[in-house]
Amino acid sequence: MPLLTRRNLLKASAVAGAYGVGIGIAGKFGLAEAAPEPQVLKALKTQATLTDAGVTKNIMTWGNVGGAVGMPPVLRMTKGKPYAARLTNTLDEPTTIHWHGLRIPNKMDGVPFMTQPYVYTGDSFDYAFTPPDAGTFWYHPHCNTLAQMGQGMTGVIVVEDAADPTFDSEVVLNLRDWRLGGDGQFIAAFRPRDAAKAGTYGTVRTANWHQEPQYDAPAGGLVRLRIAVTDVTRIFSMKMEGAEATVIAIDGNPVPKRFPLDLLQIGPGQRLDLAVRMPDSEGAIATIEDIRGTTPKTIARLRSVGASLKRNIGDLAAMAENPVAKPDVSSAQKISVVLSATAESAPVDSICGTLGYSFWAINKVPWPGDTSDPTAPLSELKLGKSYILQLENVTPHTHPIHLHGMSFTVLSSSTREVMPLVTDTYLVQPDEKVQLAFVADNLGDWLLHCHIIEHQKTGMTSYVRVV
Ligand SMILES: [Cu+2]
Repeated sequence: MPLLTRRNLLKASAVAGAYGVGIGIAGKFGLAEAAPEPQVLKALKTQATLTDAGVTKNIMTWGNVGGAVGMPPVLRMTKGKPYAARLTNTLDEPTTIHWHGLRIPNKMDGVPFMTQPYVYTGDSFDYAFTPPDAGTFWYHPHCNTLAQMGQGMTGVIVVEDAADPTFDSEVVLNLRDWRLGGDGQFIAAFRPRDAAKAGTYGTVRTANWHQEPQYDAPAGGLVRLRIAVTDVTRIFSMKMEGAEATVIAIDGNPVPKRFPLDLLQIGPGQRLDLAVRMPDSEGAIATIEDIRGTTPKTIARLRSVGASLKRNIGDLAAMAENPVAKPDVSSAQKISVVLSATAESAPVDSICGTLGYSFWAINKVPWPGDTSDPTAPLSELKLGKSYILQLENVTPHTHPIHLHGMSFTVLSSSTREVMPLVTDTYLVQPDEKVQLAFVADNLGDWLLHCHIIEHQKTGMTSYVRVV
């Protein structure tokens, strides 16, 4: 691909119509098996009732053609089976889709100007890939993200594996806030003084676009609770009241050893899979709560129904590991990644909508940089080699750092005991140094960024190049 430069970006924006037309580049992947009919994801504006104040206008989402329009559909895929989606854009601005956590070819990654052109109003783009891993993932635009995600465009992906253990029920929770005023309409997406700190919080919390929803589940049964934090800012501290909850997977990957849920921090971009053993008595309620902050907040409730199935959490079979290559730690090259604030505060250019500020940096470079053109990759990696990202957070804030295209293994932390989790997003605490190892086994340019979108959009973004 051409070098990503600010000058080129501007030029590309001006002329992108020349190559931003029509259907994209599907068909190059998944040749082994016939590509399935694409699932149509129509990017559109709609309205929805999120609060008692009435209908909220200017919500953005994806609708299935002919289907009801509301929360982005939960996309169901199967590990190792080709999947296809046709994005058609009826918004009045460009968009794309990024498939967070899916290790798929670079051209399908959905980052404008880095992996694909803008998908302009009226245009379509065909995404086609084969998800290699089972688990809970999610999708969102990578364009004007604070507005598009903030106004609704965050959806959950479930990749199933035929060998998954059997549950009595499954509940998927898409957790996100909305920045709404008292009249139920959108207010300013962010406040600069908050963007320079933890980020600007929403005013209305929802799970599946409802406040404190309740779902029925078989009494005494085992529920697979798939939670995706798709909010642009909020970090949760998860707790279950009224039922036994066991952590079975984090960020799509089974945990090396299951453990009871107790105040687990999950940040923007992350996912948590729980096995919940429902109470035996009909009508009993289990509540998933957020304990972070001053008063516990109810996220959602599960209600026991029917006669108890009397299941035991120990009955649950293990889940298969995902086929993520194991890094060779002894030969791995180390890459230093320092997360810091930046002194710069002048407006900078940014892909898909600048916020007009620069507050954050990776290795002292605020994206896309007031440094010399062209913007260089953080590091150039050799295909098949092992690397260790040595992440150091010198800010007083927590940052969920996400790598596109490849999953890493958490090796060690300077501040706490860590499990060797395989993941795509690590929540780096203030003053923490952490080592994340991975095999550079996916060709192309891959973003590395904070998933607090205000941080991402005001500098905390970089990329690695695998050649
Ligand atoms: Cu951040």
